[in-house]
Amino acid sequence: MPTLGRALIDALKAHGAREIFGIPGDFVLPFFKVIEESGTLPFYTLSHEPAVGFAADAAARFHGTISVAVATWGAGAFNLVNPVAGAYAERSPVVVVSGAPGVAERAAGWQLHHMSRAVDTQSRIFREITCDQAILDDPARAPADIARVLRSAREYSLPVYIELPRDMVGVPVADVKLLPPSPVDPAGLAECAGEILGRLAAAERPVLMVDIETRRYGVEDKVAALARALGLPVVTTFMGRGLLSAHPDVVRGTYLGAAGEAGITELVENSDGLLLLGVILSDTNFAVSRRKIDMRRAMLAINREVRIGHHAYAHIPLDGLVDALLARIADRPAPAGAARAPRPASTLTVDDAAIGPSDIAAAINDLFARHGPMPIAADMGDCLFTAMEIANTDLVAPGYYAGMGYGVPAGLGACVAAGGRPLILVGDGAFQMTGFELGNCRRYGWDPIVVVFNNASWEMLRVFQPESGFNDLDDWRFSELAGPLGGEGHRVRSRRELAAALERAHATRGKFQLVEVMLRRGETSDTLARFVAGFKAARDR
Ligand code: TPW
Ligand code: MG
Repeated sequence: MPTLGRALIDALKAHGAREIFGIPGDFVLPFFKVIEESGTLPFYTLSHEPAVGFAADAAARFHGTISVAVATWGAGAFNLVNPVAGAYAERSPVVVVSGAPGVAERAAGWQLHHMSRAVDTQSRIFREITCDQAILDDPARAPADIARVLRSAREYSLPVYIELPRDMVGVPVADVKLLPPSPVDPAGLAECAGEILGRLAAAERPVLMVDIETRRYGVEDKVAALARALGLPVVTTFMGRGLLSAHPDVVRGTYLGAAGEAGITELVENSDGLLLLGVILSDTNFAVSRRKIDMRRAMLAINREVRIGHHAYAHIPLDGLVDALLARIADRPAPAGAARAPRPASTLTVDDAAIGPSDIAAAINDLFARHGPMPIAADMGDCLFTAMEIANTDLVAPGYYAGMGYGVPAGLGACVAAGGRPLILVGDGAFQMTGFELGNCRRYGWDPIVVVFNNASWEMLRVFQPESGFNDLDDWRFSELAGPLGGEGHRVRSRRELAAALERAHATRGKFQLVEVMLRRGETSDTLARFVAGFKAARDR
């Protein structure tokens, strides 16, 4: 019989986890010892638990599987609340494993260190932001609890919570048996697929919109095949930017309503048969145009449910739905003329002029054209809107939850999980929050390229409220911090310097490369300017 600690690690691996991120503390030291000594999964320690959560979230997004964030009880795990809340919002299956006081300690009657209000305060908080939970305080029940919780994480693509009392780690338990997939009613699935195909066939202007669940359920290639077979134009949402990047022939662009390209906006808003696969109906995805899309004509698959018009089909997982749609059209010839060459990306004018945010997108497009695309981790701020001007490539970003501080730690998760050297896009305000995590690169041999948009400003907030002085930040000269943190920094002010610094960063391997781009306060990317105008207009309507 394995110990509970061993059984948990083996089960994590068996359910798809490929790595563990964490920060130890006394309540979780015994489990960390098992993680290290078992050697079952690579594990990485970072500096502050929010980064642990963001890195695990990004790794889960890039792999399309679960990832693991381990922390100590209370002071450690409470630091994971915000990243896990964001992972819940954006449907990323992060498995939180928190150490905890031993079962015997809980009964001793002391106030325990790291305890906020009561022994169950932490688990009650995580109940709110995870889709399933287990407290492994009973060796007889623990294997079944672990199997149930990990299946939930996979099937819902949502975070889960596992609390491991420290005196249970070495207790022998039965093996964790993988549960079969939750049952799906084949008749319901068939009726649903039939109705969707019928509505698409009847529509004059059908459109397929994809969002993050298509990545979470690993169906991007199949969705591309579906679009080709049906001759459907495909757009991504704002949150779904980067999806289907391997299929430039089917992706027309990203829907940003009033803030986006007119052609894409018209395509979506004039559609009489809009199929939304895995789409979050959020304000960031739709508010800029909420009035214009007729959701009664849309078909929405999200959260294992399909809504069409005024009715809904329950228990329809997205992967099953896509398979059912493909099976029904297998013998149809593909209509001609559906595929399109992707729109050419912007290119940089290399001169001594000052840099604007959109120039950064152009310079990165040039870099990608010369050397091939890189996976991107972006933070919240103008850097994310600028990313919309970069050619479609794998991207993780908090496009819906919109929490700052995600970019750098997510980029570290990408170093582990993206399968290529990542590019991190981050504003100076967000870099102030989590930029120091770059100091962990040297230990693990990570060498991301980090582009800091330094406008000495919370610029995105200034766009909403230009009269406020509190949006002015100091100039922290981030490039000078890079050396002591184990990287190399370059500070650039002109477009010529920007192009050269990116090229040099790309050519230098083995150390993280920080390109600090100096921008003027009050200047934003073209996309952000349009987005905020549209957002304000929607709010005031
Ligand atoms: C955790 C609110 C949204 S955008 C922004 C703030 C403070 C300013 C971002 O400044 P930065 O980028 O990074 O310099 P830029 O391009 O705008 O200059 N706290 C959290 N998340 C959010 N979203 C906020 C506050 C916010
Ligand atoms: Mg800024």
